[in-house]
Amino acid sequence: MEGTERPPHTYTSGGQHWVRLMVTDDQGATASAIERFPVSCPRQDLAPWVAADIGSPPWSGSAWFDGEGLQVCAAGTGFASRSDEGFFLYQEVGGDFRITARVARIGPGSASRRAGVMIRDSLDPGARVVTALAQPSTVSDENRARVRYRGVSGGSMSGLTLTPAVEGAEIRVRIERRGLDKIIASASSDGATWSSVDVPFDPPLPPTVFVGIAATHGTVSTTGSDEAVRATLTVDLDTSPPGSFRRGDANGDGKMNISDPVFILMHILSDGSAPACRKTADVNDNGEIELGDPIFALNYLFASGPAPPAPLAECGADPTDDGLSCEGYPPCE
Ligand SMILES: [Ca+2]
Ligand SMILES: [Ca+2]
Ligand SMILES: [Ca+2]
Repeated sequence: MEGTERPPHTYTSGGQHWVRLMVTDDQGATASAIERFPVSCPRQDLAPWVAADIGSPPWSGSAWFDGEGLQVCAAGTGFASRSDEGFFLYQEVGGDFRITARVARIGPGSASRRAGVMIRDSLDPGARVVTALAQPSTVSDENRARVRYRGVSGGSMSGLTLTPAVEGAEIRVRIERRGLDKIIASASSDGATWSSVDVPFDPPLPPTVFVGIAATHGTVSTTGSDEAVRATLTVDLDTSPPGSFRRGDANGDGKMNISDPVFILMHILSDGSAPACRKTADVNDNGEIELGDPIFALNYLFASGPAPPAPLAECGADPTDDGLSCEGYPPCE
């Protein structure tokens, strides 16, 4: 090799690449060196989304949009032990939310590659966390959804079972919060039928959490080249999920006052019009509209009685399932 010649070597993908350089002089003597080169993927400013590495992956993750959707590129050993390592594209969200990702592709990478949605109470590697991730199936070339959570900071991850199991070429994964102490993880292979599981945090996560897209390469080899794991997704973050309302505002004018128990009494006693969102009138959240509701409201408004159960001050979904419909509540839409 001539002394000034520096031939370029081009890698078409991000990842970790090992390069061996061997030099032979004109006397036949040789010397060689091996170096590791971490190569990053493209990145874009995706504000209000923020890109972060969790832990210390061997190369930095990134995200960008192209014609197919959101592209993420990641390293990291994963989100399955006491300490996380991978890429996180997040927003901080207070109150209720629903984040859904459709994972169209994850590849290449180790069998432990993952992509999907994640919420966590901090960016620390051992934070309390929920993941709903797509991973390669062990029995087919499709993907399978898995839900895990770490209930205690620095503790181990626990798996939660989705019944029935969700497998498919494309996987939809979702995490939602309804009220401060209700978190639900779900997955679907077609967007129509969902398998869901409650995530049993005790104590609940704080009101504001980090919500976003997570991806990890899985095990990274220490000698061979490793291409970054690449995932193609579409993502939808809804911070006022369908069915959001404020309890007690039965006439739907955006505030709770004397006119609301009157409205409920008219509905119960004299066939007055029903609230568009019937859950607003279930002031005591016992699953039905009855005399106890206007009494509860009057007691709260005028006699220092207990506050109605959430959602009260902030728009949110009903944390307790019941048969009451909520066909629309304009102040939260
Ligand atoms: Ca009202
Ligand atoms: Ca009631
Ligand atoms: Ca309820």
